Amino acid sequence: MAISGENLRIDGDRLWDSLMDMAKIGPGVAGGNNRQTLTDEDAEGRALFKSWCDDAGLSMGVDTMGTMFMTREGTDPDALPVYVGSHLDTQPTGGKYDGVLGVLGALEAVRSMNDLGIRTKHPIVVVNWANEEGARFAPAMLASGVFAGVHSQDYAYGRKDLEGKTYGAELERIGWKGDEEVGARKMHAYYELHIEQGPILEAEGKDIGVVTHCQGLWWLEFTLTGREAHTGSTPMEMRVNAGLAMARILETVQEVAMAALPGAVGGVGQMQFSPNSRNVLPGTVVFTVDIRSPDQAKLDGMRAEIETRAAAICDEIGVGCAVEAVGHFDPVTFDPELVGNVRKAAEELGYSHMNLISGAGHDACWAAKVAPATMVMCPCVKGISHNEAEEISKDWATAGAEVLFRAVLETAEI
Ligand code: HGY
Ligand code: MN
Ligand code: MN
Ligand code: MN
Repeated sequence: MAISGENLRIDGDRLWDSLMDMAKIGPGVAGGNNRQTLTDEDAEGRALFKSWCDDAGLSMGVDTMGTMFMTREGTDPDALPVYVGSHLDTQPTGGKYDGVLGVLGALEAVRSMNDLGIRTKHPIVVVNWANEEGARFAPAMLASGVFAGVHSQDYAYGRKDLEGKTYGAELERIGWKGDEEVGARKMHAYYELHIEQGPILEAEGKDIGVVTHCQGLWWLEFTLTGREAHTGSTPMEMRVNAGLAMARILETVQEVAMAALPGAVGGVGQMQFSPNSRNVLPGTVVFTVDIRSPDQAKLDGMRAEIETRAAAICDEIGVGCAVEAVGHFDPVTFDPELVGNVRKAAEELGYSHMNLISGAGHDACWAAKVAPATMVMCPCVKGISHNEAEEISKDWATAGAEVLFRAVLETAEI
């Protein structure tokens, strides 16, 4: 069969069936998923993905961070591969599509190459990055960060979850510690399909986001030290209240982000009180501030202002204040040539599209440090994500995978 534009399509039903089958693994309590990294559910999802890759004739490599690389050979053994992927791990109350659409969309592109008898010059490698979410083991994009040389493997292996288990021990426990040296692989290019996780594409009635940039991020972990005391018998003027300090810092984050608009966000998602007893004022409060902006100066300026004002708040209340940057990447500009391939594919396929800056962080942000990289995005319903109610349509999934397929072929050269 001659390969021509009109038959460069993918099988949207097959993709959708794979998404629904993967969603059965690590089900949440409200229709989404809880397939956190390095859990038994993650291991089950990895095994299912591997079985599909076996069926598609891909060979597997796994690195020492547990990232899965599934290779479809090209015609030129000397040509560097085109990598295409995302992540299968989810938030504790995650959706069925965050990350998963990118991994299974990449697999669908390979399945379609098989169906169409397409041989590419460059090999294609489908990637399931380990621990993209950073929910269980901070920071996010941990394995792709080690791959890009941003984190050491020792640092990554030592990261602990809330039960004190380490990344390294859990990776061994589930049997997915590979033998490939992290980062030894060289990429010709990297593509990632992902849901937008924001409301813009749906609101604008667009099928495809041509992602030109990704906003930068700081995750600042505050440890506030107060004095444990009885919530009833301790007079107000004698309290050293770390909870009060935390509340004022949270308000400060809101104020700083609002003052930096447009193009800034800030908030707190995780907080621990110790001893976390109803009638004990907390001795320690630990919480993580997540601030982001596509503008470098704004991003770093917000961090500086929050840390300065937090120190003053703690001084005033008499609370100890320690801050650690547990996650960071600068704003990312994706590769113009690859971005052009995505735009061209959307035009050829007749999908409505618009330029987009990614609000969420992705493995593509670290891949962009070591190779030309870009992303394709599809809408999600009301922009809801990191929520079990996350939803997309089959048409959106098909459009995204189809654009990914064509853009990858453009770079991998038929
Ligand atoms: O935090 C993020 O932006 C990504 O979902 N890990
Ligand atoms: Mn994701
Ligand atoms: Mn996510
Ligand atoms: Mn920086």
